[in-house]
Amino acid sequence: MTSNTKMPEWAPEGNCEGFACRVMDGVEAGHDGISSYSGTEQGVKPAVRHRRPQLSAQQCADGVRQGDRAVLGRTITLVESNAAQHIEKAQEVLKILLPFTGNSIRVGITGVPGVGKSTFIETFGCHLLEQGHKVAVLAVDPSSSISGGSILGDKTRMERLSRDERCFIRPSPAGSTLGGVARKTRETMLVCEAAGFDVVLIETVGVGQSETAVSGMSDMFVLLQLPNAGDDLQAIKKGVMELADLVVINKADIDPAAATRARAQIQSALRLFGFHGNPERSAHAPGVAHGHGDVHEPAPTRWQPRVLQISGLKGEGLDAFWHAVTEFKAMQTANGRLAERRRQQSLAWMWERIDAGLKTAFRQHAGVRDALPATTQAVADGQLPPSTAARRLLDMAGLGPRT
Ligand SMILES: Nc1nc2c(ncn2[C@@H]2O[C@H](COP(=O)(O)OP(=O)(O)OP(=O)(O)O)[C@@H](O)[C@H]2O)c(=O)[nH]1
Ligand SMILES: [Mg+2]
Repeated sequence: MTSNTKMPEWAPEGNCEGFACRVMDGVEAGHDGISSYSGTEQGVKPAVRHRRPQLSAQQCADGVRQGDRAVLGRTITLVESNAAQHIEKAQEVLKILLPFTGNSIRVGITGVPGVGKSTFIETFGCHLLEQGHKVAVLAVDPSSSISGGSILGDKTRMERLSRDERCFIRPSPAGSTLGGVARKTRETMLVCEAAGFDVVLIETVGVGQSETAVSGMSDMFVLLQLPNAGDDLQAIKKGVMELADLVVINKADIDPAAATRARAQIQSALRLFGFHGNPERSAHAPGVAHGHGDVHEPAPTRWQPRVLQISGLKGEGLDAFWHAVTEFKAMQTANGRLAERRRQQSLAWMWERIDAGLKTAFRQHAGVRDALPATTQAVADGQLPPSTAARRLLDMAGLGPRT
């Protein structure tokens, strides 16, 4: 059995079974543990350890608000830490910063690997900086902690952007579960907003659940597509397309005619989803502005998903993209949907954290930990019904259903 006490602060959340890395105790005495060691004996000075002074929660918050990049980096590291004492302090910082958050437009960007997300973010980000915006770029990639892939890729693809002082780029935080990675990205986003970044771009790989997670933390969700919209690979993105507020046909420079065709095809597919897919956009969805069915809400006040054609590499179509973002924000602010979406996201986030906390508490319960190997074995061998096993373990942890 493993102990959590010697875990490094970046250890995965929750179940740490099988996580082999441990922090060793430091040597308190002099060189090689010899307590009487005096570095001056042989003319060698003992090594001096320079430890950066710890910042209080208030100091972190003040530094972030003043735009101090070093403090911003340290605060985000604090927010990303899984160590118990850091989590508490990070929550304190977030509480102080909360009134200063929410003043950005949060744009989620997804698309299959290689579609050109990072290249687009590089050119679009630079375009925004030229217009006087402050841009934060975050990534949600649960696989990056294993492969390190996106970190390397993004550093080279966003070279100009990463060198600019007005931009802040944070690669995907390490974390074993998507929930853990998403939690850190959400809280990093709030810290960036409090630091005055007015555009937050969140990139996620176009595979699996991470798209739903990013859609659940952004105001506007953008799907990047390749110009060959009929491909099988693209067809599996149907579910994601229903989440999209904007679909962008990238690499239009390669074959402009194919890009135009794809645009028309996707536009008609989106029109369909607009009324039968995403309930938020459905004509039968509960009205936000009126508090009841919004069937009679005039069409122009409701955002309809659009399709654009761009070339991230050549920087073509960036103005049209930004125009769509600002129009989206204005429209959704006026009709109350932006505020409603954020409200729903905050509540979903709270419940997601409760679920994660319950799971962690359950797995850390001593009785459960002892009983788990035999119980899982019995279920795997077909000797115990899964639901009986679950009830037994939940009862053991004091979480069983009350009757
Ligand atoms: N011709 C052309 N090539 C592009 C365009 N955008 C990106 N590329 C190229 O496509 C390749 C992949 O681009 P990335 O920006 O790394 O794609 P990505 O979606 O971030 O990829 P992952 O991070 O692996 O998911 C690179 O070689 C880019 O130079 C474009 O608009 N036109
Ligand atoms: Mg990328």
